[in-house]
Amino acid sequence: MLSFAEAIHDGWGQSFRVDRLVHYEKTDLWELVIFDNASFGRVLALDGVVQLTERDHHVYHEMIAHTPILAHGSVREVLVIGGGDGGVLREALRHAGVRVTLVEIDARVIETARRHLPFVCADAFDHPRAEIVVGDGLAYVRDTDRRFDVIVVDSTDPVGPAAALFTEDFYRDCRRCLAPGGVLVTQAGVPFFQGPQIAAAHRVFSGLFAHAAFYLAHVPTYTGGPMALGFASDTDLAPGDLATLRARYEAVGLKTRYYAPDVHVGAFALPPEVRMLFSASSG
Ligand code: AG3
Repeated sequence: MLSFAEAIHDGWGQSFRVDRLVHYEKTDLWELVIFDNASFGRVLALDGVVQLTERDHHVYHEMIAHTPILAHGSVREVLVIGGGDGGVLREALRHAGVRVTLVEIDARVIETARRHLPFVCADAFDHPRAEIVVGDGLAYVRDTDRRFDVIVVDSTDPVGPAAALFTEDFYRDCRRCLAPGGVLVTQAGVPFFQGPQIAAAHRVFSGLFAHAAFYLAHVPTYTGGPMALGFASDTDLAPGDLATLRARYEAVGLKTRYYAPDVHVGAFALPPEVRMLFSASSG
């Protein structure tokens, strides 16, 4: 029986039974694997790390897209760095009038998602308000003259191709590309296993932005407890006002399975052991 053992955290990991191998490919950047599993449905992994599953991707995609957009309140332009599966793109496009530019470094991720992960991207790549750029997100935020209300960094973990997306230079360029009142949101890792990485991100955000926050979302296949999402801005938008968020959520008419205005506000409440990562890093 074929199984997939995730190799991400030192000395411990999860494994899946591969009920059907759907796709295997070495792209220029990654080993890209898609398989079906009885408990999680279809699973996408890059370089041995689970990126999403059919059962729980909505938790991550709803929380990383709707939280900054509703916190901001009048978003017109969203930039997604990475996110070649189309999940963030699709959620962001649910907001009427919002234009989304997605910069994915590996065209094969987009092509494979279109073919094998329609439950994630649906027809988002062909949406009239979507602009797809195949290229390096690092170079994009360094060179573009465009300004965005929300930037979402939907990356893999900081090993291999995505390592540069966790650096101070990159975050500084992101800040330059934000319109006044804009928000940067990042995939920051699981505090239980990736504390030092989150502490480092907090240190950099605090140096660059007036406000640095993190919020939590529980994605079962990102093992080790809730995942932290970084939330940095020059306007104080976290945790946000519940009545305002409710009104915005109703106005958009969103239907979500994990995101809700009260979950949004509550997600910014951090256990002391997570908050402690920041006092250690600001010193
Ligand atoms: N990218 C984030 C995957 C993070 C996995 N890391 C982990 N378990 N620590 C998800 C891409 C979905 N669009």
